[in-house]
Amino acid sequence: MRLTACAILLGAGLAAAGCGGGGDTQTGPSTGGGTGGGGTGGGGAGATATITIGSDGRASPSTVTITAGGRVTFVNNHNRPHDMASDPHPSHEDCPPMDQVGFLSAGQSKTSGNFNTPRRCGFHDHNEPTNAGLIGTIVIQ
Ligand SMILES: [Cu+2]
Repeated sequence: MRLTACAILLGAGLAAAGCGGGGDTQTGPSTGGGTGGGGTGGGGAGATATITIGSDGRASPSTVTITAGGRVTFVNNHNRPHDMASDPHPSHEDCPPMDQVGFLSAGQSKTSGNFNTPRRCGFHDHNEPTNAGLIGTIVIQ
């Protein structure tokens, strides 16, 4: 019989805030934004990412996401040189900004040109084009 109080309030069209349910109090993740991963958070043109070739000779992360106009810095912490180039091997014509990285001696770092076109740019080590540890993707959004 106690439940009837709520039922009466609902029936009368009142707010019924105390009767469970709660209507539209959940605002939801409205601030999402959605792309995830980048970490640069809407930095716009000029935002950069870094890919490091570690002492194990592997590029990490193998995929980075930047905004159009951004650049990618390659750091070679391996004890050997690497020649990082745009796909496809061996013509390297897909993404000219990637080809501005090119040869990295041990310990050297270089930054690409500006990736101005939203697309995906694959890269590889031109001297080891089938080495999966040195193959990756730059996603330009
Ligand atoms: Cu190549």
